[in-house]
Amino acid sequence: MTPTITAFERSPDRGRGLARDMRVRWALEEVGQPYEVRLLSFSEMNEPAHRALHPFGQIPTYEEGDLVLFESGAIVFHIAERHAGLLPDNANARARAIGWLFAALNTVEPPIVDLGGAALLERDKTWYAERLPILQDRVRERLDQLSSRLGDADWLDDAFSAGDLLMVTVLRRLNESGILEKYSNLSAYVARGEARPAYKRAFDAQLAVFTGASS
Ligand code: GTB
Repeated sequence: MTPTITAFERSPDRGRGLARDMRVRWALEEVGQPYEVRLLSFSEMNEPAHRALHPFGQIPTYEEGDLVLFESGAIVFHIAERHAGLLPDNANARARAIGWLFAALNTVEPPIVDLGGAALLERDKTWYAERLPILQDRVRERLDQLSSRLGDADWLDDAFSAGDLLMVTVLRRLNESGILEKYSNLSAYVARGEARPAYKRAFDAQLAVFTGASS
């Protein structure tokens, strides 16, 4: 059964792959599962039909037969569990990869989202200049730790996994902050993710929504 996901009709990032449908598209491309996309306007996201699928009125959602999922991490995890290619077969390696999946969403993404949110919504506040370095330091602390764990490895735990997929999408949110460039191994790690053919197909598909190009 072909799953259907939801995505922004007009993504504020103009198709730079920062909205969270990107990680779901990428996971589906990695496992070779075709999918359909239902594009939503901001007003449609708050209508009852979408709220029935997503309690918080956000994207992405995932529909597959009777199954409806929200939360990009849960969706990527579901895809990884149902298909080969995103989680190792070995039980311990699989548990560690799932650990990285949670680390990306629970430990690394929050300070990055806080920093991005402040730059977007708090720039005109009197306390912004004072708060900014605090938020940047919180991000750097996590990047220092992640960078030293990654070292010169290609991926976080041996083979590429759903944990790497989510970590790369999380780190990409720093693209315009200038922070990631100071970490050469993390920059190379993100570039390795972006170089994967499945990533490129997913990126092109979400960009085509913005440019109107047919994919
Ligand atoms: N925890 C949820 C998940 O992982 O699925 C968070 C989902 C979420 O934040 N969705 C956002 C949304 O629907 C889109 S991705 N927002 C509308 C709303 O909450 O009303 C966040 C996002 C949006 C835009 C950019 N951008 O343009 O750069 C980046 C990230």
